[in-house]
Amino acid sequence: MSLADMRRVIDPDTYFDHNSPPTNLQWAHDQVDEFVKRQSPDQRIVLVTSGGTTVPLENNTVRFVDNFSAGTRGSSSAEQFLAMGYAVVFLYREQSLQPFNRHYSHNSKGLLSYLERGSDGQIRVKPEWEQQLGRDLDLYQKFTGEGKLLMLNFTTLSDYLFLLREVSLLVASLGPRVMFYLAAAVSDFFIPSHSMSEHKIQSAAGDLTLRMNQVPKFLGPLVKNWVPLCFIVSFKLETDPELLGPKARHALEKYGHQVVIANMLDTRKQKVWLFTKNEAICPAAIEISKEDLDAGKDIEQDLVVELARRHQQYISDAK
Ligand code: 9Z3
Repeated sequence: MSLADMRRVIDPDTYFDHNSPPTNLQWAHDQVDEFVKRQSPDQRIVLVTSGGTTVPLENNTVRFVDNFSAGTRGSSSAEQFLAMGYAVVFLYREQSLQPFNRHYSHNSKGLLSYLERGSDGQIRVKPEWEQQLGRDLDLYQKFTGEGKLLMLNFTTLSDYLFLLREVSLLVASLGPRVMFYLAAAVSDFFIPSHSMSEHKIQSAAGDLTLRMNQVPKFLGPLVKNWVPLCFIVSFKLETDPELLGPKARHALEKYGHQVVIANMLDTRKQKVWLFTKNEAICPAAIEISKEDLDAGKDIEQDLVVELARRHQQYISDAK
């Protein structure tokens, strides 16, 4: 690849000219457009991104690089935002956890274990699941029916970036009352379309060596150009505790947005830190006990309450 080619690839502004949009882009555009028009003028809106992006190794993709994210953070947070009165655009990895459905879709039990055939021959939910399932079904139908929950799905890194930009440009004019809650685990490396094998990589050539490019840093254009007035929360994930604080601080300084939530891979369900301009040295920690975690409490309940409070302050300050 020539230097000019490399520059083109890693420049966020031209990324979109060199990669193909997802097939659901126009559909997503129309859905978000309608969704936004349906909301009242003071409705708080949040874009929650959730789950991991894939990175294809071939243009006709047989193989891809994936990551660990299950979408727990995003789907649980979306439920909490809805409970707090937000309208939620949920941009999630296909097949990852979804709000309200998440309790049933990805556990070891499987759909059939929730059902039984009654004496009348009809299939029904087992009595021990009726209450919980009924509650989740009611909430899901209420929020989708009222036009407060819109779900858009992505699979690849490229799908994600196109959809993120599309949603951003559609909500930008709503300003401070829109929050971006970027919990998706987005790949740092990818193979540009024009460097990828067109067809399935063949094993006859022996071992496979991969060379991946760095993904352009999209938080920069998002904060500066796409949605400069919105309230932006990004996440920083590390596995080395020494790196977490410095990297979170660095992101905050570099992009100048409102909140960086730092989490460690193995404790992410129990503890997170909120870095802001005024709390860059001493970030606020949100933590739940092991007992609460085991009893089914989600840390997102406390996290989202805190973020909604800060978002409200941001909206008031902007007036
Ligand atoms: C996160 O850090 C999320 O909290 C998790 C949630 C992905 C850890 P799960 O889906 O996990 O509940 O299983 N998301 C952001 C990860 C990320 O890609 N951050 C980038 C980075 O760390 C910056 S935007 O460099």
